[in-house]
Amino acid sequence: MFHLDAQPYAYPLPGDRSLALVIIDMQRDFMEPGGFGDALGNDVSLLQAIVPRLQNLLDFFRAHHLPVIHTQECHQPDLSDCPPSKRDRGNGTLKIGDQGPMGRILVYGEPGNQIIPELAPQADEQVITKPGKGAFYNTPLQAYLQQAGITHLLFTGVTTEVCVQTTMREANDRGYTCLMVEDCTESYFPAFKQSTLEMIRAQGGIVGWTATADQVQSGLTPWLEALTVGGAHAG
Ligand code: TIU
Repeated sequence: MFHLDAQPYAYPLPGDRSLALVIIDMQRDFMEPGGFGDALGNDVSLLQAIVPRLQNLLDFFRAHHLPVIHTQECHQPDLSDCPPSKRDRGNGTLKIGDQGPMGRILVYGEPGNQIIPELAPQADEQVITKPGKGAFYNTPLQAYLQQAGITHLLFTGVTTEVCVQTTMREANDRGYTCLMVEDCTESYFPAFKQSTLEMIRAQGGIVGWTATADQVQSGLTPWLEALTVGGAHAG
């Protein structure tokens, strides 16, 4: 069995190509001024540093024809999938559904809801729109994973302790073998990111593993070579 270097100990890789990259909510709403993250009072520039590293990891997955899943947090234009408790939360300048500089805040199809161009999904990649923080609630994600036979998930994106951690916990409880890529996720609160990474890998990896993007790529390379030599879905 192949492993990649990770914390709190080596992450076990599957015996076939059933491992996917999950990119959570890398959309303009959270990344750019004038979006939801900004309206909540956050400094959105803090999230920029992960973009080149995540782009690099995405390129690696694409080059090796491994599955990639993107998510977008958004609501229908009539907000029928947005609980009032969510819309009313916070005391930001703009609420979900209000008109902002990038269109209506957190509404599907608006300019602000687009995934940033550096990470734009390709036609063969799964895009999951989700009304909650977790990507399993009220979405077809689990059905897709089951149909595709995916068992191992590497989590990236924003923000670490909100949508990324929620989704990873949902996946962990559903039996997926989960790892968070430390330098491909970011929070508006650096201390929260650090705490999230520590709480995931505490207690022997109670919610999963963490590793850097370099560790991920170094660990996946020999695994992919072995699978290719073995003839399993070479590609
Ligand atoms: N506000 C915040 O940190 N995050 C969110 O509202 N959504 C996601 O994390 N995607």
